[in-house]
Amino acid sequence: MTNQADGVRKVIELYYWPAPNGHKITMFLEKTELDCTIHPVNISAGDQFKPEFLAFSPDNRMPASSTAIRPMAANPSPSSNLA
Ligand SMILES: N[C@@H](CCC(=O)N[C@@H](CS)C(=O)NCC(=O)O)C(=O)O
Repeated sequence: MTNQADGVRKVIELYYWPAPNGHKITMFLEKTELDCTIHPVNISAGDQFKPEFLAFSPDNRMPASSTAIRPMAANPSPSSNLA
């Protein structure tokens, strides 16, 4: 999915597992055609309690995003990806 405006591409880092609340956000993202990268969070295995996940989802719930919307250059260099 790609969404470009004024040379800026937005990428959502989505932490997701195929449960009802997860499906809601993937259906939304499909309709909006926003770029997203999906990271699986296996809530049956306890991934939601890992410190790196709790850092941006302190109530241990998915779906969640580590960077709600991250602006990127249309043709990013490696260093601009880190901004
Ligand atoms: N308000 C959130 C709730 C999300 C939620 O409850 N997610 C559940 C799975 S459907 C979850 O992550 N549970 C993990 C846990 O309780 O440890 C939403 O509607 O998306």
